[in-house]
Amino acid sequence: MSILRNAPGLPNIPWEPRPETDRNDTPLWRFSGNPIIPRNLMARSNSIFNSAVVPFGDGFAGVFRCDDTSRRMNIHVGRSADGIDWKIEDDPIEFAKVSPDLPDSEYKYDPRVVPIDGRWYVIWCNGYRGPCIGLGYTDDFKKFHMMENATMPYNRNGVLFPRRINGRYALLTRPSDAGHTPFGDIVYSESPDLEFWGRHRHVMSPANHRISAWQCTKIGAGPAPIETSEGWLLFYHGVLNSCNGFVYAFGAALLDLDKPWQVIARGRPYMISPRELYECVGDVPNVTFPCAALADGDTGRLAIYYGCADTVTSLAFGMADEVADFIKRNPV
Ligand code: BMA
Repeated sequence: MSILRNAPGLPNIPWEPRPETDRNDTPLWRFSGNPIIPRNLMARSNSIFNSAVVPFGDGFAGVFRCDDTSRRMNIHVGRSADGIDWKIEDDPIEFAKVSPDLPDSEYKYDPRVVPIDGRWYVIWCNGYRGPCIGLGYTDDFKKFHMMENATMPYNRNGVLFPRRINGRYALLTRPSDAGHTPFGDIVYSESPDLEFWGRHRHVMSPANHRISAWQCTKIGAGPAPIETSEGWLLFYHGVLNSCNGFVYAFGAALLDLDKPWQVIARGRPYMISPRELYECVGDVPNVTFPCAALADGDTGRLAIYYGCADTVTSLAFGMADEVADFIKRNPV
């Protein structure tokens, strides 16, 4: 029995036990085959990184952030039998607009894919006179439909909850600016129809730099929150502004199940921070950026997909109960 709620069994979740040599006090460990997706998987890819994966059919499907060799940012469909070995389509996703009035998208990046009521919603950072939160859906990972933007500019890191809360769709975002934002809080909004959003609530600010410096500059939601008996388990990235630029690490918090803007506990130490060569060296050095987590409801196993150095994609593993316990034992 795991602490996961509303999570079906996923016996084929990518998995590798924690290496015995790993003595770090963190509940997550890296896959020995990292990075799982090289930057040049496709003929015209410069980099494939902050990307989202879900169980689909007998295997897995995903939406991948690919910057091409013209350094255009876009999102592509991928498929995999085992969640590790991926085939990604050469061309970006073509969305059909649900209404002809919808503005064009100038670029797309950092997708998350969230199943709600049997439909897969794709949410990403959308270019519309600056970054805002784009939203769409697919029923088959072949045809994609673009809906109204969930926010106006400037905003990033939009993440839907995987079910309605108190009857409404629920969203986390990180209001920002037009550049490489030097600030950022996570906020909550809700909607009756996935189009009109309101009842905005503040969730978390960056932490005090003397207490938890890896998350002292800005924070943003990572994968869709995972429902557990201890609250919504939210992995999120945090940024340290070092003398050599931003460093992106990630950790986790537990949010109240009915009022997710109320933080039950928030971890002080990071769980993954740039350390391996593929995390420290790339187009943007020192970035670990999670956008998806698979969960096996039977065992509590978690497999987290994270972008590394804005260049490649990797996997980390953990047990949901150990992650929740770690947060509670090491609060901010
Ligand atoms: C953020 C986003 C991410 C990126 C990160 C580090 O602002 O643009 O896509 O991984 O910066 O460059």
